[in-house]
Amino acid sequence: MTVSVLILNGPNLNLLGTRQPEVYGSTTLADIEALCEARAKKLGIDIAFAQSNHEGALVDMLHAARGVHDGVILNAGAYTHTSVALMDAISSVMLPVIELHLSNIHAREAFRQHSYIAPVAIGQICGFGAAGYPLAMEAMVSHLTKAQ
Ligand code: CA2
Repeated sequence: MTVSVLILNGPNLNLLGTRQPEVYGSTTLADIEALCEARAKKLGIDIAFAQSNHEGALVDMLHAARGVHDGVILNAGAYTHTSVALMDAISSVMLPVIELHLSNIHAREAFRQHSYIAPVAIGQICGFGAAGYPLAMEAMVSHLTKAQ
């Protein structure tokens, strides 16, 4: 069966490419989606790409991923640093989740250096800008292939 990965993006990431290019780059979320589609083709996997500014909607999308996708790549945006609800959702769906950030959260403000996602993720990729997305896809495929 073809591997299927959900790539989920949190609050404000719909505005990528419009402001703060020095932190987040000038690539838009649509550009990143195209990058992911191209890498998915190369890897021979299916992806679904989604974004929401709402914590509950992100929880709902994680729940809905169960039995549909084999893994999740999650850039939870600012909810990374605040959301016990997302942490619990990840624990409850029992799907491998890779935490992803465009910026290196460990080199930024103290409040960004704590992640509620990290303890329930299989790994974290951060600091590589948009290139982190295809990197995370490679990592997920490698994890899923090893697991079988
Ligand atoms: O580096 C990342 O990917 C972040 O998840 C991005 C979040 C931030 O809260 C996290 O600490 C790290 C913020 C995304 C905000 O995106 C913007 C897009 C355009 C203009 C301003 C912000």
